[in-house]
Amino acid sequence: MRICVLGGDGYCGWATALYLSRRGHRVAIADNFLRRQWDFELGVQTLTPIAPLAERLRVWQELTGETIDLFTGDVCDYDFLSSMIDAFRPEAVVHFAEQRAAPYSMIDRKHAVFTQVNNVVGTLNLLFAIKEIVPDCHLVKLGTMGEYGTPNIDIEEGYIKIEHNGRSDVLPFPKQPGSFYHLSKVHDSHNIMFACKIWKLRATDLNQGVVYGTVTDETSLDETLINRFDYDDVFGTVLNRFCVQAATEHPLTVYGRGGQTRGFLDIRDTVRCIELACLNPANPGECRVYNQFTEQFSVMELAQMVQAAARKLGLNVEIDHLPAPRVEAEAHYYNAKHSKLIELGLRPHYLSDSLLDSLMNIAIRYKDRIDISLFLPQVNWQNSRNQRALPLATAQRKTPVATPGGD
Ligand code: NAD
Ligand code: USQ
Repeated sequence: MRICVLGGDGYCGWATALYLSRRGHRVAIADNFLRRQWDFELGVQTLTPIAPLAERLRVWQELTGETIDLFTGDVCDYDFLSSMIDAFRPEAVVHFAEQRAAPYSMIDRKHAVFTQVNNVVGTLNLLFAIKEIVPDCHLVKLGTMGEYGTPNIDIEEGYIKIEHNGRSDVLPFPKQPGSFYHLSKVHDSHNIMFACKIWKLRATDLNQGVVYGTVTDETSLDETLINRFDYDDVFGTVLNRFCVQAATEHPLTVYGRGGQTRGFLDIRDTVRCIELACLNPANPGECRVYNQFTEQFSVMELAQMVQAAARKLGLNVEIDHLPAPRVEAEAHYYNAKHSKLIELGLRPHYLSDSLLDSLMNIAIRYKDRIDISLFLPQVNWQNSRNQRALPLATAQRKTPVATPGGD
């Protein structure tokens, strides 16, 4: 298939682009490198030393003979996006190109506005570009399990049958997101659903859980292909953070009681889920929703697993309960369905099998690059003026949209 990966320089996008390329698909990447600028803005860097994208692509071609096309630009710039779609003529577009950190969106007003404009405008542009240029193209959009929040009922895959006053209907599952970032995904979902209804577009909204790990068969072919591994307080996800903390024998930073339960998946399952969605497209007019995760854990369960794995490596690690920086339920019911991707053929990797190889060993290998000042959370949900980022413009845009650094 001809597949366009928007956000292909990022964590999920890079692994996905290589996986699809190796499976024989014709792949194009679009990215504007905003993610690398956010690292500068926050004064952080990925644990793993990532190469510039052009170098990554050159090495990939040398090793495999496969070419991945590169389009450098902003999906919020419609001229760029539409000319790229017109030039590449994809059968599927995988859309990863958003600001994805909940804490980043909660720094202050500018970061909240930036996150929602970047994410919502980018997706809206893409819906128009598909409608106008390649109306049969399948949109595979990355949503998040966090759109649902933590309701006291089972979470369905996108839709729920409701009986009300003697009548019944199948409706979008209620959304209770927990950050301005997660809210941006809810706004996207509504726009996608509406576009499918009015223009008969095909879309799959993948409500993905928290992704962990950095190693895939493709990224491990050469050091230049290595993927990001974020562990800082803003972009670092919980399991990556715990493993890096364990590598330095720093107490694990459980926020509050640690009963927060989320869906998780290995990056190797992310890439397979994307391919499965592309190979089995939605019908015209259909907006499918799949819950993309393989196991669920509470934060405390993760901390205990990392503590035990660290002990096997001779590392002595304590578990700390920090005052919760976020506003979220710290103990709650959680049971989310996730069978549709399994039915399409996903064979999950399990955390108990990969914790040491895929996570702890990487954390130890790059231990010299760990900055322990990034372990404690610095963005508090109840403070609307967190002093976390440098006051610099993080996006140079042709289109007049807000950026964190300037109105
Ligand atoms: P990432 O930040 O590593 O990658 C995103 C990429 O998109 C970056 O390379 C960035 O430069 C690019 N980008 C952002 N805005 C852009 C724009 N306007 N124009 C062009 N490029 C732009 O993020 P990730 O972890 O790879 O996540 C990818 C997607 O998956 C996001 O939409 C995220 O919400 C979703 N997701 C991620 C996780 C996770 O645990 N990482 C979990 C669930 C869902
Ligand atoms: N947490 C800790 N200690 C830490 C870091 C996090 O206890 O040091 C807790 C958080 O409070 C939260 C949970 O761990 O309860 C998960 O936090 P996270 O930072 O790992 O993940 P989250 O903010 O939810 O965001 C990540 C991705 C985002 C994606 C989301 C999927 O950054 O792009 O949408 O996971 S989901 O969680 O299903 O919404």
